[in-house]
Amino acid sequence: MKKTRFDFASEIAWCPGCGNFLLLQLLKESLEELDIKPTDLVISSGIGQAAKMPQYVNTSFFNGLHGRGLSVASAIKMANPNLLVIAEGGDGDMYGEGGNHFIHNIRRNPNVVHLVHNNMVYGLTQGQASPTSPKGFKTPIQTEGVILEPFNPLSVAISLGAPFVARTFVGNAELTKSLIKQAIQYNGYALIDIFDPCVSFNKINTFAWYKANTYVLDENYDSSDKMQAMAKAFESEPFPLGILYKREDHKPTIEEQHPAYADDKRPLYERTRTAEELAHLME
Ligand SMILES: Cc1ncc(C[n+]2csc(CCOP(=O)(O)OP(=O)(O)O)c2C)c(N)n1
Ligand code: SF4
Ligand SMILES: [Mg+2]
Repeated sequence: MKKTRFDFASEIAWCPGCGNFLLLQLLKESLEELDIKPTDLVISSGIGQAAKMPQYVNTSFFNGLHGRGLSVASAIKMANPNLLVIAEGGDGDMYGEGGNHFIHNIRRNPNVVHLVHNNMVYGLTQGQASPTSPKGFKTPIQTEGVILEPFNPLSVAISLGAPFVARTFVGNAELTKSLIKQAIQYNGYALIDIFDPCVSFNKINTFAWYKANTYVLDENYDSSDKMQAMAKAFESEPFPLGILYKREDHKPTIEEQHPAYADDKRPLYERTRTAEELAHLME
């Protein structure tokens, strides 16, 4: 295992064999290879096994309410656009409890990287169905099997105007690292839905299952074609991996468009308010 400046000596509370270990290592290697300094990065997350990840990275992080990791990430980026900001968490956290935040932050287009560990289950709370659990998936709560169609994060993101939408499988280390690095270098909201098995509570969508039910988009695939990307987002079993959609022209981010930055380019956190200005705001 490669050593990185993001390594943090702490006990890790994940089950042996959990896909999160791989993703943690691949994220740290990607940051190292891009020569990111720990002091230039903030990771924001909510609640869940996946959302514990920032606690195991040597950098600044915010671990907040369930489903709010992306909103907090947007706020951090707004307050200091010079930081690299990553929001991360699980399929339940980001698409279920955080579903509304997912929708409206995509519309805002913050320059934030969004990593979603998609294990198709609520891992932390021991195996209930999540929004991405497949139809028929049996759990101690859904004893007859899930009766709903799974939530499709990629088609939702593309339809809301997300400029960078990708999917990977954590078992494909090379692709995962390449996508994380491209998302970091992209100027705008960048979603990577990451198939990342829960070995304890999802005995259907295992490493072997993801390997057998995914394929990598070939180099002739045109990721700038939005309608084609939408069609790809609806493919399943096998699911396409890679960048499904990437807008080639620049879509202005919320930080670039916000009136707070129109005449004053200083990050918000550096600005001070006089007592008179505050009194005026209070009025
Ligand atoms: C408001 C609220 N609802 C429910 C919970 C219970 N809860 C904690 S984590 C979790 C689901 C986590 O699932 P996911 O985001 O997929 O993460 P994983 O553990 O699978 O990585 C739930 C329902 C909570 N803590 N707070
Ligand atoms: S319960 Fe599942 S997601 Fe949580 S640590 Fe164990 S294997 Fe990973
Ligand atoms: Mg999950």
